[in-house]
Amino acid sequence: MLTVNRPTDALLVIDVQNDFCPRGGLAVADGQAVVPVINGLMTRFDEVLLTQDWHPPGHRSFASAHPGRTPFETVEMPYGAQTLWPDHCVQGTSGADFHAGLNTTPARLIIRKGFRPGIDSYSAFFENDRSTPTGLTGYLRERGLKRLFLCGLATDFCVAYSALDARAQGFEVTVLLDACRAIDLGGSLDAALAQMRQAGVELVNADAD
Ligand code: VGL
Ligand code: ZN
Repeated sequence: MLTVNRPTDALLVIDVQNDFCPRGGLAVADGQAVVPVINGLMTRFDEVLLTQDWHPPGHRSFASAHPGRTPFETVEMPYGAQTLWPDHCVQGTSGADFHAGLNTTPARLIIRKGFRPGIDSYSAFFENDRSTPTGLTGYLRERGLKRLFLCGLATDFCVAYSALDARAQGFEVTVLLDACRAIDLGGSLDAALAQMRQAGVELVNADAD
């Protein structure tokens, strides 16, 4: 069992949305499997935070916005390399809704990201230009939160970027691997796990600890 210190620990649930679940626009294999695990975890925390990928139609991270390009190719954006994705999590669509089974009632904050038409945002802290903040650091600091437990979708993109940024911002970070699922694009999962370990992110299974 995880040891949780309710006053200073937060559960950060990343992008558990229909488009990242089977039959969604950017389906993550077995993505829906995280829902019951996360619902169970929520009862252990006072501070539950959710993120929601929230793109306008025609977002520049969509392959459909780049004539002649196909999903999962890489392009150069003004801020650097960007993977192109199938259309997903368009604001106000059912694909952008949280999975219907996810218990959103305990959430104290829902942070939306990726809403600027020209910048993607994997991390819950900084957009992909690595400099535009979402405001999450300020929220966590003002509330005296020191340690983050991360879960959700996808392990190798939004979860990993959020975990790495959280470390860089000075938080203790644990990723609950059995409450995450990965996209795994060309070895991206192994690379993300190695990067997180190197940065001092603790990687554990919620049900084993
Ligand atoms: C994500 C790719 C594009 C994620 C979001 O939630 O991991 N990945 N948008
Ligand atoms: Zn996205």
